[in-house]
Amino acid sequence: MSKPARMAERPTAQYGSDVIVDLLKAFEIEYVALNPGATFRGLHDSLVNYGGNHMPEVILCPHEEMTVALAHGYARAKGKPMASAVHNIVGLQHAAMAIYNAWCDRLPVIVMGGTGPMDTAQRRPWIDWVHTALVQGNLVRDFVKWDDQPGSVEAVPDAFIRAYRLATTDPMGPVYLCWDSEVQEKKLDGEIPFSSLDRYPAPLPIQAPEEGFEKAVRWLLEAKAPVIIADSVGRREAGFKALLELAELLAIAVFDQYGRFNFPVRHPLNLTGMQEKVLGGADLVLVLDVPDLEGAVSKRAQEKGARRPIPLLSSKARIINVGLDDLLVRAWSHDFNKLREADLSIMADTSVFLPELARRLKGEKEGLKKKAADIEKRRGQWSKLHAEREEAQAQQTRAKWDERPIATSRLYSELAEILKHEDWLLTNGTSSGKENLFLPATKFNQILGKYKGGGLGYGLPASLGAALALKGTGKLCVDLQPDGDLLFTISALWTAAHYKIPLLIVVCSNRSYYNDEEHQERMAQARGRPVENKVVGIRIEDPPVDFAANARSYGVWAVGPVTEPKDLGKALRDGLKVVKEKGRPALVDVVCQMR
Ligand SMILES: Cc1ncc(C[n+]2csc(CCOP(=O)(O)OP(=O)(O)O)c2C)c(N)n1
Ligand SMILES: [Mg+2]
Repeated sequence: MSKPARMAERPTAQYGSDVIVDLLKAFEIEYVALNPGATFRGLHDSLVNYGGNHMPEVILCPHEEMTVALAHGYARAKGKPMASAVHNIVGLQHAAMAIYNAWCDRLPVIVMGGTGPMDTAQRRPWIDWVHTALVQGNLVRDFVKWDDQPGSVEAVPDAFIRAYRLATTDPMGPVYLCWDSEVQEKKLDGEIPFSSLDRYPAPLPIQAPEEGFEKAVRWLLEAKAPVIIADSVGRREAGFKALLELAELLAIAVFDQYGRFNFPVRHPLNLTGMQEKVLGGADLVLVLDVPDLEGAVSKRAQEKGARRPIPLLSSKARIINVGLDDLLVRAWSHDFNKLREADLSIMADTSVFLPELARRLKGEKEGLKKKAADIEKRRGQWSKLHAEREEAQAQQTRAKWDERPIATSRLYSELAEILKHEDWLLTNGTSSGKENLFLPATKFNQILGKYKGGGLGYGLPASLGAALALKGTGKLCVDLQPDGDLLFTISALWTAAHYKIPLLIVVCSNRSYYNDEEHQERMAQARGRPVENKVVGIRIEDPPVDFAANARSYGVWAVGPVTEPKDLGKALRDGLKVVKEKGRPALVDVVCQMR
């Protein structure tokens, strides 16, 4: 039993919470986002005074939801977890929404809480009682991968190491560690030993069995019109690169679901958005890390309040399903989505499955030769369709260029223009995802992806987490920020200003929780009620929110509201300059059309 090497220089732990800090350091956790509270006062002291407030550094947030959302965005950008600390049951209740979002996105967050004392004989009157539960982890147990509450300081290392390993093993997810205040504040008699972390390596990724490769290779070579639907392949660079290689090798059309960024936007095989034109003729669908297959292969029925989607895929098409999502099926939340159909279902990590599939297919020299003409024919066909999509988009953008309020297509185009010479990254987007077709991303993780939990309040804090993760790398982080979502967690602007987090926040102010206007419109149509009432209880007008004034009040540079199309370019450039040259956050509030 020895301490990890990198802790050799550290002072000896004197209290239980010093041991927790030793573990955070051993795993190179860079930040702990928190809102302070007495149940982790021991840990807070250890972070600052024992750990020197470095690796991890404390990041103060004005709401616990932000502490977790920040860690969620950090994990997307960096591929590893940071921690959040939330005060007993009250902080945990505030954090719960963000924990659920991280759960649905399969992203690792180490959520730590304080509790107790569990020994009722040691409690202060009132507050220690109303803020203690049996067991605190119950509150979030259905949407974390694991939770624990060690009963002694000696049990802390095991709990922490297990939590870290589970959180970071695919399919990843948040974990919750609850530290009893007695355990944190315990004065130690001697050293608490724990083995070197090398004794607890990350497990190797899950690979498909031989039968999976044999069938997948054969079916792909047999198919006349194969397509790929990818959702979270882009969480790892090996998967991202192999997907490109595979699609190019066989000229397969790719539909990006944007759980992560999976495929270059301007690539001629990227037919995202053209499902209606293509899926009906597909005879094989390779489904990669897609929890919601039904949504990916159907069209939403918008008319008359109908709920059921319209299927686009022929029932004759073969389906190969690859992913690990079934490993995280739980009973409480139905985030497993509709039961997925498949002719071949493979439980494998796409980041090892796809490179091996591509390697095997390249070795099929005879089969490829026989199919060469077919492959080239469909390459031409897909690239023509791709060009049509680009042309239609350009035409629509031109037609709406001078409209007021500013058209979203103009906003995305002008943003793309100013980012042209930057090493940019989109940390968050709108619910329509339309911007992804305007910002020509090519690189791994250049768009961090949409959040599947669908709980509002995510965009700003998650973007700050991503920008914090990438601070100093020269990458320019951009948050395309819907206004309604922003209002949930707007005080995160204080955190942005205080920690000088370089982030360009472009607020899409349609002054509405617009998504719900469409629902109210459908209700009105279905029930024969006045459609004009759809805005009641939904518009954010009278008064409109002055987001720039809000931002300035928190110490963030801001411009807006920008209402004139001609002023947009300069406002965006000025914001960009602040982020680039001063390394600080900037907010540009743009009054724009609904979609
Ligand atoms: C926590 C939470 N509350 C309410 C909703 C319901 N909801 C879904 S989308 C939406 C509107 C979002 O408005 P905004 O962020 O401004 O985006 P817009 O639709 O206007 O583009 C609402 C209220 C939700 N998803 N999450
Ligand atoms: Mg809105």
